[in-house]
Amino acid sequence: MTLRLTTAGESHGPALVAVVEGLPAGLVLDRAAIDADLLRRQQGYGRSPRQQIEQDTVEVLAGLRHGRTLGTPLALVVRNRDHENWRSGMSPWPPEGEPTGKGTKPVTLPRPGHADLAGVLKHGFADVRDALERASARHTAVIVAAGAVAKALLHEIEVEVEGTVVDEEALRKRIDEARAARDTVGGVVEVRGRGVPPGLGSYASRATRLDARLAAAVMGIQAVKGVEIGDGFALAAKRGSEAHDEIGEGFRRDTNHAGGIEAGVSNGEEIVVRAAMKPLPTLMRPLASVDLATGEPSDALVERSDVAAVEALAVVAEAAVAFELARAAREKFGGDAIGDLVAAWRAYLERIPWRRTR
Ligand code: EPS
Repeated sequence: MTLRLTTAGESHGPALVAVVEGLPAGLVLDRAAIDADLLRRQQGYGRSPRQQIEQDTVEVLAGLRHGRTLGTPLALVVRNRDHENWRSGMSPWPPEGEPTGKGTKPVTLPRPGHADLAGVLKHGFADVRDALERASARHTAVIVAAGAVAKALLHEIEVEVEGTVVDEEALRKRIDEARAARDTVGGVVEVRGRGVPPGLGSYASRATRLDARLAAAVMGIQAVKGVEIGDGFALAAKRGSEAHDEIGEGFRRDTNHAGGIEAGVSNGEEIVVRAAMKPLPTLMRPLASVDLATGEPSDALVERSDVAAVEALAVVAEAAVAFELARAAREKFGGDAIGDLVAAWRAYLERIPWRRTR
């Protein structure tokens, strides 16, 4: 049994949707905890005025009764309040009457760094909006909702996941400077998974390696261009004698260069994943582009955007890592009811000589 996450939704469409399959029955979900994570994602420094329009909250359409999972697909919805302003422009059906409001004029000026150009070429669109709406990082709201559900499962086996910005103070200064220059910036975030027992994931194949799965989940977040586990790229410059974490008495390690994963399997140390986010591609002082309608050189599209979304990425990456850890835990400990999963986890901890240290 595994966990599966499917999402749908456009940035200015009616709503974002996530379906989580494979949850055991009887897991207690706390609506306030999910909404609190949605709020955290919206609060980062440098976000666009869009965040004053949205007040993300989760709605559950299926899979939950009286706050407990039913062991059936869990359907989560986060509505886009801004859709009100895009009713014609993003209407799922052909709009009735004269289209009014935002999104009614075709966008033909692809932004370097966004999905715009590849999206229209790939799908044969005439309007860049047909590509950019789904590519938008607005999508990350439902990743966070699904991640909050995963964190509820992980809590049952005493695993906590936390995402933070690396060097937040310096980032805020860079954001202020970029805003003044009408530019954008990226940054680095770090996610730590604490209490993860050894043995999640497997060295047997790419599909089961925990590091490969975490990397794919985090790289799959909009604007992420690099992911590393533990000391990652810095390991390439080290000698073997200084790169590996010696095994001490009681099978403890004093160092964690491996970031809690060796050969694709958790080793009982803290899981450490870092992600690099590129500067956002919607620029108030646009880069050069070519008009898709005329083939003439032109400036790229300018529209409301964030200066940075790095603090939001810390929350989203936390959710993505939590989902992958919950998935790996679900695979290892099984269980149709949450109590079965917890019992299997307890039995496993009795079998192995591992005690949580941090
Ligand atoms: C985004 C552009 C902005 C961001 C959006 C992601 O949206 P808009 O064009 O409506 O101002 O605010 O992020 C969110 C709405 C969100 O909730 O994170 C983009 O192009 O990726």
